[in-house]
Amino acid sequence: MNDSVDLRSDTITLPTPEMRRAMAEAPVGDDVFGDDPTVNELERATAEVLGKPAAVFMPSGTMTNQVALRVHTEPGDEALLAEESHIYYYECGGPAALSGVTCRLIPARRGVFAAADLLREIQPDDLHFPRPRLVCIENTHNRGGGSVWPVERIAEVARSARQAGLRLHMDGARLWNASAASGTPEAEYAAHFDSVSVCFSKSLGAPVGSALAGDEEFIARARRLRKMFGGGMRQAGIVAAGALYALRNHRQRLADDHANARRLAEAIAKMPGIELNPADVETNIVVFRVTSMSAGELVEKLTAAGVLVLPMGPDLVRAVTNLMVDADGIERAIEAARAVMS
Ligand code: TLP
Repeated sequence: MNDSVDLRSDTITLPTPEMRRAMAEAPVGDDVFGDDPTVNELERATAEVLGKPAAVFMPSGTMTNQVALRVHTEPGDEALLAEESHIYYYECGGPAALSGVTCRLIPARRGVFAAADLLREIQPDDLHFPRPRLVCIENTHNRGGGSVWPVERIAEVARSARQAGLRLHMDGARLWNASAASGTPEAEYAAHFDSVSVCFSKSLGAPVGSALAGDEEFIARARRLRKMFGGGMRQAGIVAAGALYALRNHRQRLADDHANARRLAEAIAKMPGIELNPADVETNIVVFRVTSMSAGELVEKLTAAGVLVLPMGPDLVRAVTNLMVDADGIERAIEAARAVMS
């Protein structure tokens, strides 16, 4: 796949030479004993960026989300979240399996809903119903096509959630992209939530790792659950160093990925057999509908032409711009798409 333009995900990135150097040189210790200086530094730096008292490093975004759910809920509780949210859609039924929690899906436009949409789904206090406990917001929203939640909208939803006695968690796997696109600092988004999950292994380009942030008591409980779920790592500073490097050096370049996504969207939107509104492309994810063949067929043809993308449904395709693809790569992807679609 060396010469391919790989747009399957921003998780496919390889560490840069500078990042590898930072990883090779990182001071390490046993993190389960709290002895790894690089993990400690990453947790401190992440908490600071998010404006939270504490953070804990974990192997994946699935683990940070599922640990958060487990801390916030009791078995039989209900979590409310936008339809097609990663926590519900792509985490192997984790809420049911790991926390005994049911999910109530809120109708949403590209992953974003309003306070009124949430209020409609909150069941009254009645012993027949599961207890509504937690609202989860995904920012940016993956299946929503990388859509950004406006911070004012988050504030409205959070106000209604709090009035109803609910807690709030943000799946911010790509919160960095939301901030780069909107200019709203990560901490301003995070201020509305009890817990925030962020990933270093997506748009920031680190090989491994996510973090969960919240107050000291929440993070102490999350740390215990991380151990229970098998995520207590030892000399984890080697991977944490990649994450720390990415946090410090790669947020600034996300505007390039966003410009590449917009360029790709504008070009393919004009092609026959593709439905896409380029104005919907706010960050690094381009989701489009194919009308002249199945999504699977298009993916196969593009793969043969050296462009890798993923099917997202029978007629939906996703392309994600990332650290490994520059503006020339995007032009090659556009040429390949033009040849396949004409
Ligand atoms: N997303 C992956 C796949 O799982 C679909 C991708 O290629 O986009 N939250 C969000 C919003 C995510 O997009 C992802 C990964 C996760 C959580 C989970 O992260 P990991 O893969 O680290 O468990």
